[in-house]
Amino acid sequence: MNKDWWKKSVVYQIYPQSFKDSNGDGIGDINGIISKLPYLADLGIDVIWLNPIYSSPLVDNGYDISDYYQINPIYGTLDEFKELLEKAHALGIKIIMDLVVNHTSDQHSWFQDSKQSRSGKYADFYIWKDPKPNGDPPNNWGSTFGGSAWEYVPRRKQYYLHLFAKQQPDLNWENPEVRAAIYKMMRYWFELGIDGFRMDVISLISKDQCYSDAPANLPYTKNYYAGASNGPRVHEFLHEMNQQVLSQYPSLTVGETANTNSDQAILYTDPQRHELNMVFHFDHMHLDYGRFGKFSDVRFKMSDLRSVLSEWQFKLEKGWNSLYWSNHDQPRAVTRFGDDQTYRIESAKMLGTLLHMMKGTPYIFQGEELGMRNAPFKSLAEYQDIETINMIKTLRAAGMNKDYIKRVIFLKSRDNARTPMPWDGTDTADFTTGKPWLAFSPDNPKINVVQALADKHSVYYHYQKLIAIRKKYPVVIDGSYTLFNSDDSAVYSYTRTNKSEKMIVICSFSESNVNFKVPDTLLEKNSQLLLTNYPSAVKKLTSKMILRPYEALIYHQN
Ligand code: TEU
Ligand code: CA
Repeated sequence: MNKDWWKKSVVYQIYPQSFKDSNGDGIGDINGIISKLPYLADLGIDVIWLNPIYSSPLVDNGYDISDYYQINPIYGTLDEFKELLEKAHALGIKIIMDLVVNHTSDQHSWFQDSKQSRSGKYADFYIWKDPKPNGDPPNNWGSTFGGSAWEYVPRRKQYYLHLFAKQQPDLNWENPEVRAAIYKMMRYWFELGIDGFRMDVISLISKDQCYSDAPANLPYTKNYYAGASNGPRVHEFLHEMNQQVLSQYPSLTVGETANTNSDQAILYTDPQRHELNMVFHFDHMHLDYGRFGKFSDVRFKMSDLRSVLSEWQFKLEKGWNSLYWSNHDQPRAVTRFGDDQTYRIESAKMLGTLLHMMKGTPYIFQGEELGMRNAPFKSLAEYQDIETINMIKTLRAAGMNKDYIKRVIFLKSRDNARTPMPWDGTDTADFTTGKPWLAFSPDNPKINVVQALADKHSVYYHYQKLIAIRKKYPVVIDGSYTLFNSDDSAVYSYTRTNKSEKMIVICSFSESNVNFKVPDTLLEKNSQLLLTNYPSAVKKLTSKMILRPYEALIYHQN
């Protein structure tokens, strides 16, 4: 197998509890995924990334793992998981799992033991610190989901660190026994046949051992970045993991790297450093942040988006990019970056086009291929996500009015992405025969898989074509990236060029017609239209074009 197979792959992210329920309990499961493999094979994807399916009390939907070796019974059994691997592999689809090793659940036996005393076998598996002389936590770090990042345990007379919920204690990576236990667990899953890992908040595993206070001007829920992101030993740890585990399996590894810029990303992904294949950065996710971070109603600016994505395209010459618009932590892409009303279909296709023709490995989050938009829940009580629930409290405490709270939760809640997959337009969406664990999107009757498959102009078929283009034209994998008309305020346009071919990608972010002038240098050769997001478009590139709302065009030259 080609060592760099992941460069040619398209990854499809499955949020297991919301993909397909096979037994009527309202929760998606492994058998459900197995039943939908043919759907994914038709779409053309190469790899499935599964969010965590391990044993978990589900305080943070599985990102709180209580046993790394067990499948959570709500999803099925280990045998069913093996069957999923076999059937996916038979269709040429690989499977990567989530690796959540910055923290465990507080129900994990390691933590249950660790909190008992300062001297047991697991005493140093977590990060324990004495209180300040006045009893306060060791420093001023806040946790991602609100409140202090430290929780006091009277029995040990110490605080433990949790960068996320207090039920998610951080592991102590300084302890070589912790690292050995993690590597052993990783080998277990590789031996079972998985094809790689998406590594949860991997940029946070190495903490600056001073544990000093974060500067007061940083946002409280993320101020721990100061001493915990891209910490002193993070590259040493990942290199060690690579030597001890990853180098022995031809795998895809993608690190989720909060607070990591493009220079730091090179350190993670430069193949000569033997750490990871690629990382998920957040720079484009931050373009619409405001006073409460993600929970703001600021709208992104296309010119900022173009600068940020281009910076990563240029910088990661040595490493490799991962390309995404959305995932289980983010709102729906078409609502956030497109127009989810008048031009939902056109703008969803445009966003797909812009991203999939870039250099890197594209990730599709389930439902994105249908152009799903944010789910307008009727009341705040319908939200289930721990981040959303805590954020509602924070916003109320900060005195924000009801309308503002509703607006930003609707715009940014993680539950927007987590509503069950609409397989058809009926009341149960063919997702379950029971009651879904999280409310369906009210859009299901009109945005669903049956509808998409029946309409040859659907977003689904556009994604299928994008994937096919990536497979057919090597320039999508290896071509260099260059912007043209880079000061246009409405149109994002770039080329990909290798020795023998050129791709020209033109994407409008405007809801009106716009004039667009193509530079002469791009008109010297004949070009052929490869893809449009309208039923038809001009077959050849011309010097003066009028782009329709959210129009996206791909031309090819050789
Ligand atoms: O997310 C890490 C991360 O950066 C989040 O804090 C992110 O900022 C937040 O979800 C944005 O709203 C990962 C997982 O993807 C997420 O689902 C988990 O809750 C988190 O780690 C803890 O494991
Ligand atoms: Ca089920």
